[in-house]
Amino acid sequence: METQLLDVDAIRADFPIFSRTVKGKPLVYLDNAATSQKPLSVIKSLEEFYSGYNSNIHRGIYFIAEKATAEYERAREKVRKFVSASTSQEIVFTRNTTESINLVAQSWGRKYVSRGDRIVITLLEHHSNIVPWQQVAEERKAKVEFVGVDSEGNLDMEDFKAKVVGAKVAAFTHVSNVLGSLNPVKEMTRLAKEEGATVVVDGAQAVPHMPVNVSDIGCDFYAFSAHKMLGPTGVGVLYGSRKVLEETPPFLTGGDMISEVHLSGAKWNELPWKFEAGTSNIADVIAFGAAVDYLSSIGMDAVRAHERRLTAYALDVLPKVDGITVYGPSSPERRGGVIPFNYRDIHPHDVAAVLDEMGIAVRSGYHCAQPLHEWFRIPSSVRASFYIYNKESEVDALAEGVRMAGKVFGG
Ligand code: 7TS
Repeated sequence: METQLLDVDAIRADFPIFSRTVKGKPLVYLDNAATSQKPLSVIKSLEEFYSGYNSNIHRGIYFIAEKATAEYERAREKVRKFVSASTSQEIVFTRNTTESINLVAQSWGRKYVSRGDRIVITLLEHHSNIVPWQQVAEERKAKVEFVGVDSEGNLDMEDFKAKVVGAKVAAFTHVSNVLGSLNPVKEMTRLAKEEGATVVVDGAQAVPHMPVNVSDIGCDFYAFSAHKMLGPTGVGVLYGSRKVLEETPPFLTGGDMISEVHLSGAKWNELPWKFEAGTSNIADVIAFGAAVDYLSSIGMDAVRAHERRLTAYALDVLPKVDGITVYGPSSPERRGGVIPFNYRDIHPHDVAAVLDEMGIAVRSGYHCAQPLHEWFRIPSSVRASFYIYNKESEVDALAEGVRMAGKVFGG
């Protein structure tokens, strides 16, 4: 497959944070699965809003309020196009992926999940696609079942096929935030829909890193966060097919989500505003639109190709460090740019602390995926995760840093 090369130096020049040093060293930012850095265009968009047309949306009829409303809705249209939803009514802005999944579990789940129903999720889930389902299951007397993984962390499709039979809900991640495992979500959706299940995909680690077409996947709901894809914190997206969103009761109620309120009761607003109660995170949504523009200008095929190449490089370089154990799928085709590892018997926090001394930012711990770590019988791991501005020399620096941890801790 032909791979386009990203001009990483030009990209880095767009990110002010890379001009700083950490502890006297250039910042090597390898914690992109937690959150991404922000380009100047996103930062500027925030400034433009607050200094140029700050006002509330969907109400004022004066110039700057109309501009704010138009920019907010324009951002929604950009997001719609980016993930190929068929109408912007299917794009709901939330605070983050966690809130998007809670919206589904609390609003859709409470109405449609009944006693004895089965909710099928997987061992690869982030806590935010586990706990909301456990809550609904407890309340509705339903059952949560976990699909297993093989020794590399690839989803066990035979187990999925068996468990999804008769399921009410199938909720699964597109890409694991710990192992990087890339799930065949289109096939999983097809299998689940054949069983009449409602399908919820956690795309927090997919939309920032590869082309995603929600219409083609055919799922009912798809959730992701702006802050992991160059956008600001405080903005999430819930895609829902129009039909399923129409059938879902509101999540939060109050202003903006109603069309009429009387002493006797209220009528809900049209989609998607039915799900956006109260004053929205206007500036951040608009700046998220700038982030989507930035990624679109690079092209998501190129983003994916870059990360696949960097992942292949890391999967070559890191295992050469004596005493390291790298987890996750061995094929870069089957994983995103997320690489967890352990080094000898040195605690992951200690490895991360040595790396920090070298200006290298990684995450250590169980990455909000405790069941997965328990499954692999490891208490925690160090995790490096890549994005468009990372380069091979940073993978080399990481390998060197891990060796340094060995010297510091004499392991
Ligand atoms: N789902 C997945 C797959 C994630 O990776 C994350 C965040 C979430 C949901 C929750 O996203 P949020 O925006 O609502 O917080 N993952 C991580 C991580 O791996 N390290 O920090 C946050």
